[in-house]
Amino acid sequence: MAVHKLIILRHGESEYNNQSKFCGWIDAPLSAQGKQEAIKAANLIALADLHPQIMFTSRLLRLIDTGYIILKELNKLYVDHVKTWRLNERHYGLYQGRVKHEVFRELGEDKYKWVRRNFRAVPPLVPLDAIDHSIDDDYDDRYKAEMGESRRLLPRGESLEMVMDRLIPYFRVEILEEQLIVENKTVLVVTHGSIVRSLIKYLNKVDDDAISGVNVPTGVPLVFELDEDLHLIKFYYLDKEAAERGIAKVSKEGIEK
Ligand code: DG2
Repeated sequence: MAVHKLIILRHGESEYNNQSKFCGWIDAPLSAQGKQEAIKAANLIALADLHPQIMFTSRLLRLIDTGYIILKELNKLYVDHVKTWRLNERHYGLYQGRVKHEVFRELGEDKYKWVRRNFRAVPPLVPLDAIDHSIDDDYDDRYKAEMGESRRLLPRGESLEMVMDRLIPYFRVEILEEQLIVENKTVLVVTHGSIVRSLIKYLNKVDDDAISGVNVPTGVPLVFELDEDLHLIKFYYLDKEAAERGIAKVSKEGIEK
């Protein structure tokens, strides 16, 4: 039986993660710790004898940097690299740029948890007539070629359900079918917390309620093994203890203090 391997990880810690701020489509760089996490991720991939042959990232710096650090450590800067807005983080609407604990205090614990993790929760949207600096400032250079002329179609705030609507058709065709099956490649996807949650939900058939309990650590690679029919055989973190520590930290973000 052929086993196809997909390595998926959330980028290393960003400056916004470090300051516990909602980031979404804002282009925050990696923190010093995030760069170290990317080096560790590369070591784990090498130790597991995995050899990525193509890399996918979003169009945001924290992923591109994480991916390049990993490929450099693996001596594989030559592999193809596909960037797509479809792997961009969930757009966090008007919460983008805000300190999580302040939003927590404003909303209270139940609503705060609901906004972060409920499958259908939509954050307050950036109004259509307002400038969304996280997108509008560099739309022409960064997004127009892939997303088209009409900025009105841009996300102004998304639920996880909305993220999956724009992500899964692309993921299924361009990554699973084209790269894993047709090209038979080991694929590295460097992406964001909400995108990893969406991919776990899709591949492991997690239901809408249970996905709210899933959190994703920064910088720890997850390996998905799939058969010829793209059925999931198993998935596992390459460093279970680091993953558990990271998951506990993410689930408490904004709540303690
Ligand atoms: C985080 C996720 O995304 O935040 O947008 O702030 O993966 O790009 O750091 P990432 C953000 P939470 O949903 O975990 O609050």
